[in-house]
Amino acid sequence: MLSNEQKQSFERDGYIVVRGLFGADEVRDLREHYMRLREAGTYPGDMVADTRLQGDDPLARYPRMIHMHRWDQASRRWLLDPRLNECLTALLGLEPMAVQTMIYFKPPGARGQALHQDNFYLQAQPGTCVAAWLTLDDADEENGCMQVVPQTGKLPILCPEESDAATSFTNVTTPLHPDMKSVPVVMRAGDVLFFNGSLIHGSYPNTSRDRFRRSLIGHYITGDASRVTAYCQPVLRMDGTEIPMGASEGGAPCGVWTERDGQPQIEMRSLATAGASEVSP
Ligand SMILES: O=C(O)CCC(=O)C(=O)O
Repeated sequence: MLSNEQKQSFERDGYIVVRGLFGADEVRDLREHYMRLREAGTYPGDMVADTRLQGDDPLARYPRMIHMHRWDQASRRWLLDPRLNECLTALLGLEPMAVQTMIYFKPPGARGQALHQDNFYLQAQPGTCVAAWLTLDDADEENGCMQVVPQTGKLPILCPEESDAATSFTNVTTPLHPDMKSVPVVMRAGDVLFFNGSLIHGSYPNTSRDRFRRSLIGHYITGDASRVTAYCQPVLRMDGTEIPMGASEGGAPCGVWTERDGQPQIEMRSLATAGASEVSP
């Protein structure tokens, strides 16, 4: 299903977009399904925002849901979908293990999520985590599409800093070296962005007047991982059976930007020395 060029591009850039992996009818059904679930009530792990913003927040009505596959069959089926498995296995060389689902509704006016690296949270070790990010709406800069920093997929996990509460609903961000910048990933509904757990990525606010930017996300860990955060357990094989997994302990050293001979370098420090504080998933 994936060409050699796509595999090389994932290896080099840390991400690729697979166009039209899910059909228009499937995407419509998923959109309607999650809107119905959202309207129907609240669920464990719903996340509105950090507490720094005062006043109205569109996310109060449309908080992000997490781990829906633990109680919703449609989410579990999607997480284990053979098309995702085939792409992930081709990209990683080994069948992945499934650990997390999330849906972002991102209604008009909603803040985005500051730049970050997923394996800071999932702590898959050894190896890393990988995301399959399916857009359920056409996504562009106006409605807050994904932003990625190409070729950051091989960086170590960097120490997070406080984010800008006006533009991000999460409270930490991964600092970029001044030479780096994020690029928008413009996608059509049904496209899937695959990216690894070191890639720096996030999104800016939805500035459109009336367009949602919904996305359904599966998180996986690479087949050689033997530990992952306890929050993401149980871990599933792609046939749905559970696989025992150690719990990673967290608090691992993280990197800070320095320079040597005018070249960017990363120095590893303990989280406490780096001054990183409160962290939300
Ligand atoms: O959908 C977004 O706006 C951000 C999602 C994201 O950064 C993630 O899934 O890690």
